[in-house]
Amino acid sequence: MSESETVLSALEDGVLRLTLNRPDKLNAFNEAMHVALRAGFERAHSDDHVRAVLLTGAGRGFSAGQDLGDRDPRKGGTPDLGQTIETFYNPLLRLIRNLEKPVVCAVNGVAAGAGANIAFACDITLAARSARFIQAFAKIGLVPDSGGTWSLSRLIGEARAKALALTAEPLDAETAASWGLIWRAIDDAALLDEATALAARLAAGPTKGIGLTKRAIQAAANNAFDEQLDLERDLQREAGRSADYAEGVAAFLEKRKPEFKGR
Ligand code: LHQ
Repeated sequence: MSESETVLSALEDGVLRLTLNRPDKLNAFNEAMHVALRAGFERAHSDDHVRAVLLTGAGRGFSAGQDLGDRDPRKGGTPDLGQTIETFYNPLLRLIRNLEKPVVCAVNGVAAGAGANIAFACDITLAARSARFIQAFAKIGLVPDSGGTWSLSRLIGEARAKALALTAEPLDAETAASWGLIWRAIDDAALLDEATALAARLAAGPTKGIGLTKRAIQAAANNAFDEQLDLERDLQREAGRSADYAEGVAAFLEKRKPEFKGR
């Protein structure tokens, strides 16, 4: 499989669909898949035709995290996993979080290790009812990465975060949704259609304002209330100058459907 085939990429209706495509390995990350996925998110940053991203996986898994065959300590020397994180995972996670466009994730099956934590870093995560989330790190003596310690403790609190991370027990999609780790659990057969429709709806929306909203909500984690009020003022000023705001108000007053351009 060539590097580019490890992630399938398709742009339709403003939605860039990125499909992890190593189904025989439950879409575990090797270097080629990292490079291809990063290229997809870099395109999302730079291409104005992309107004939303949909991330999913081919086959029966979403992603089993790092391809352990690629980081096998038996293959000579002590591996520097920090280097792997620095080179591949952290830039990917920063690309997802810093992208001022919505990222929808459709978890089509098991999401383990970094695979789970990448799903939790996306903006709206849906999962097939049969999907499971596993902090598999504990089974091999590692620490949750890909922002997992950050997102788990913020999304579900320290007690649940620690129990998941220390035991590596699988969490089903319904429970993940009821805990607030993901947005919704969806019937397996409907997942891709629902996720695609959601991403298309967002892509047709006022994506400039959506991007600023993403920035504001993420900043809230580190801001005091007063700082957040100031940030909201600044971002509202920027949003108020957008063509989409003018269009939104005009459409409302003229009782018609708005046509947002993401500007
Ligand atoms: C795999 C993998 C896999 C290779 C399934 N690698 N082949 C960052 C930086 C550097 C290093 C380390 O890690 C990290 C971050 C991380 O992500 S650490 C966590 C790595 N992931 C795991 O430990 C999960 C390992 N996989 C599993 O525990 C199971 O495969 C799960 C629970 C995900 C699914 O179980 P099953 O549904 O029973 O499927 P399976 O185990 O039979 O897997 C199917 C195939 O996929 C199988 O290959 P085969 O040739 O035998 O059919 C697996 O070997 C392969 N596979 N995960 N991570």
